[in-house]
Amino acid sequence: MAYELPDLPYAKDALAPHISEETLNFHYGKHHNAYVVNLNKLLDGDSSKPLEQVMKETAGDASKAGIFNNAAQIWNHTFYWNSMSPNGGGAPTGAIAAKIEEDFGSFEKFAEEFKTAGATQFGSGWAWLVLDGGKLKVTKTPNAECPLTAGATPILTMDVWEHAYYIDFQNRRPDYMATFLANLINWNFANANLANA
Ligand code: MN3
Repeated sequence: MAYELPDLPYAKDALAPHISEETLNFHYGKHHNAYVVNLNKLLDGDSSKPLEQVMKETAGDASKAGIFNNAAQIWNHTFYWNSMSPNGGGAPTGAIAAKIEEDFGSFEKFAEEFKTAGATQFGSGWAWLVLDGGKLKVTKTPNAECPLTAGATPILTMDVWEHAYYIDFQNRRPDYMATFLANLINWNFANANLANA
């Protein structure tokens, strides 16, 4: 059994007008799919290990960079699709709201830190909200890297590779990040991840 491209949690046009169907056609249909195809080639179709295990076993090993990059990009993108919702955006609710208040001081401070992480990730990468040592933190990773392999628990992520926003926002990464926070961020997913941490 080979690894499979997971279904999107919504229709490809469900995030429009914020993120277009055309972006999803490329980002999910081409980029995310290519990571699945590449990983299956590199592992000869052996999907016996969960992706998380493959990532942890190959992280930091230069001789396994191809396997790590493709496995992590499959995992990161699946997590990213779930980090957005057609009915998302705005201030958090539930347990994550109280925890953000406690660990960042306010939602506004969290949002500022999250946008700064995305803006200062030079080149391709990811901005994350993670639980690390019992505290919520904002972090960023380059390329395919994922906080999971450093022992932190991902709560939400935002893809800041250009392919995530170029069709809809061209070079305006800050506008994409503002839209992600105002209209798309999925606090239900964050609450579920916090509850399972
Ligand atoms: Mn991407």
